[in-house]
Amino acid sequence: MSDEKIEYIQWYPGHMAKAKREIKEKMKLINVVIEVVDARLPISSKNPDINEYTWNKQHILLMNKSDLADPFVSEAWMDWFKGNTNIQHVMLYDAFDRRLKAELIKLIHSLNVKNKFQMKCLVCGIPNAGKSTVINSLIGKKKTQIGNRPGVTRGQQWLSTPDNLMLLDTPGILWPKFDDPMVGLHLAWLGSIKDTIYEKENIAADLLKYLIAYYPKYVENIYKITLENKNFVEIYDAIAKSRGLLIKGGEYDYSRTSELILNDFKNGRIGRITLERPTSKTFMG
Ligand SMILES: Nc1nc2c(ncn2[C@@H]2O[C@H](COP(=O)(O)OP(=O)(O)OP(=O)(O)O)[C@@H](O)[C@H]2O)c(=O)[nH]1
Ligand SMILES: [Mg+2]
Repeated sequence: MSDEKIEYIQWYPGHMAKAKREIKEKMKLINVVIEVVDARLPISSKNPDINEYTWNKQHILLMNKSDLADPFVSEAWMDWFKGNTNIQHVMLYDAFDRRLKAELIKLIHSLNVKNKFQMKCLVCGIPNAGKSTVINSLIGKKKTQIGNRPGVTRGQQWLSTPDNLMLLDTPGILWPKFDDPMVGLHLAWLGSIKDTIYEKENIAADLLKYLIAYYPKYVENIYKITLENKNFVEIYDAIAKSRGLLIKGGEYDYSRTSELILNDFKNGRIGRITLERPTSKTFMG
C-alpha cells in the first residue's frame, strides 16, 4: 500500500481533550499508572503524551489482547520494551486470563509506593484497548460498561477491588495529530477510531489488501475461497458470495462485506495478527 492512497484519519474530539485535563487533575493522587495498549499495535497504540503522567509514578504497561496478536512478534516486542525503554514493568496481557490477572495483582502489591494500604492506580490508554475489561477482571465483577467500539467509557470512575486497590477508569484518549497516516489506518482496523469519521469501504479495502499480501492463507481459510488467479475485486466478490452478502438484484453488498471484514479482524477471527514489528529503527517518542 502506498501512503498517497491512504485516507488520512484523525480523531481527537472535545471529550478526549477534557478527559486528558481531568486525568492531569487527578495525578497528585495516583501511585501507579497502568497503561493499556493493544498487543497487535504496541507502539502506535501508545499515547506519545504518556510521559506527562508516568514520569514520577510506578508504570506498568499492559500489552493487552495478546490472545489476538502473533505470539512470536509479541515476544519480540517484550524484548524490545525491556531493552529500549525505561518502563519498569511490561506484561503481555489478556484481560480474560485468570493466571495473568493474579500475576498483575501480585505485581501491583509488590510496588514500592506510599499508601500501600490503598494504592490508587490510573488505568489509561487509547479507546477500545480493554481498560474497562481489565478493571472488571481485577474487581471480579462487571462494574464498568464495556463494548467493542471506541468511546464506551465517557467519564472517570473510581472502583475498588476486593484486595484494596483503587482503580480509576478513564475514557480512551488519542492525540491531536498522527504523524504517520498508517497509524490512523491501523487504529481504525483495531476499532479504536469512531467508524463514522472514515469511509468504511475504503478502510476495509486497505485491510483486505494487507491481509492478502501478508496472511493469504488466513483469508482463504476464514472465507473458504481461493485467491489464486483472482484480482482484488474478484476476491472481494468471492468473499461476498461465500457469505451470501447480496443486495436486491443479485449484486454483491459491498457495504456489508466491508463491515464483515472489519469485524472479523477486530474480533481476531481471521487469525493472530500483529500489525507492527520492532526493528533496529523502532523509536518511541
Ligand atoms: N480478545 C480480547 N478481547 C478483549 C481483551 N480485553 C478487552 N477485550 C474486548 O475489547 C473490547 C473493548 O473493551 P473495553 O474494556 O470496553 O475497552 P476500553 O479501553 O475501556 O474502551 P473505551 O472505554 O471505549 O475507551 C470489548 O469487546 C472487550 O471484550 C483481551 O485481552 N482479549
Ligand atoms: Mg472503557
